[in-house]
Amino acid sequence: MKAIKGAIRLVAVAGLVLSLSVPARAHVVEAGADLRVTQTFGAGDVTLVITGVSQVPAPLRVSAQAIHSASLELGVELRSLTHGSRSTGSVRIGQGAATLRAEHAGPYELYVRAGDEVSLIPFRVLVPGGASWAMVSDGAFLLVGVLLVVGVLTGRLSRPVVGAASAAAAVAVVVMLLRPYLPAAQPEGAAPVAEAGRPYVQGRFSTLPARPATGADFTLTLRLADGATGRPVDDLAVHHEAPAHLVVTSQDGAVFRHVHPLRTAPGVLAVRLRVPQPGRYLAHAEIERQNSGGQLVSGAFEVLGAAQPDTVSQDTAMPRLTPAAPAAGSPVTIEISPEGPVQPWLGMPGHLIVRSEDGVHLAHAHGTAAGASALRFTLSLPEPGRYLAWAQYATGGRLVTRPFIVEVER
Ligand SMILES: [Cu+2]
Repeated sequence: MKAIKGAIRLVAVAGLVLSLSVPARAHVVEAGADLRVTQTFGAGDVTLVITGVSQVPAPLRVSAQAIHSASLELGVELRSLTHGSRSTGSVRIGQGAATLRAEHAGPYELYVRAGDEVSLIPFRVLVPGGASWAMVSDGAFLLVGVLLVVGVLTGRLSRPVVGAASAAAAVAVVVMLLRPYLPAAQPEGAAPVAEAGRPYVQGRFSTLPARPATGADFTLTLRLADGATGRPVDDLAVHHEAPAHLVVTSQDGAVFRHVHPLRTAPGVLAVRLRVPQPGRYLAHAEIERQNSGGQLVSGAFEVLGAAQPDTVSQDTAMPRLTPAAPAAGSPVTIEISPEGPVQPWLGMPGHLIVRSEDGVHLAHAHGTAAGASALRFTLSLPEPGRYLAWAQYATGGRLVTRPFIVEVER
């Protein structure tokens, strides 16, 4: 009689635990999620969308999106870095997807070719994995079930059987209760977990040709070396839909380019540019190493030749600043009114880039939509002085850049 009571109690506890245990798969959301990587080819920004897979082998779809309507065909090739397998295809901007094939989880490289420009995008195919502690609790539940069934079938729910089942149920309960505090399952194909915080990057900008001329294409290259080992840095995390955000401005601020350089080799980022005005240019790259914070790498280069009209249009801005006279080190809110509904660009409704006149400071703020017709940015600027600002958003199928000046008084 006692044994039966014990068994009933046990079943009740097991039922309670099962009802409490929500499937905790949120930690591996990366597995099966899409990866969006923006790269600037000569024709403009192209966002490559690599769809996630939930198992391998599986077809891996790659599509291309752009704000601009330029028709561009991209050749793509998926290259496994561990097995050497390759699959190729092609895709047009805004039209369908190339279907490649992922044979296994792990590191890959997506080769993307547009005309004579090539980018090699490293990424990982991840599929959900199981955690060992989940196996322990599953095993414990199985044991409870087996013991109860055996006990009932043999008609002998003896004290040792109930005791063993109780112990197994206790293990399952403990694991379930600790579930939120236990490490998440590592998805299959993930990189080994590295120590948090990697060394600072040493960045070096160069141009080809060494002395670019106005109105002619040149390549701006950024070489990234690990501050400790000097080896190429090839572990950039994709943040705001790109491995690197590069802002190139003429010293006077009249010329502004926000581009997403192509990874041409490990630790090497390059982008093709053309500028209309001679003089000194500043380059600021925002990067983020995996498991580390963001970093800003800056450099400068010289452009020769005669001034020409700019091919990249800028619109006038009428920003509203609150407070109207911002103070150094305290927040200022900047409101811009786009001419129409904004579409997300780089995962955000709007971007604001602010550079101190001397180029020492560069800030990047993200806008929030304030009602249907305003974008709002909040940031604080470190010291008094004159700042050059550019608000950027996408609307009506084009990227709009609105430059303005922010005077910080005290
Ligand atoms: Cu960017």
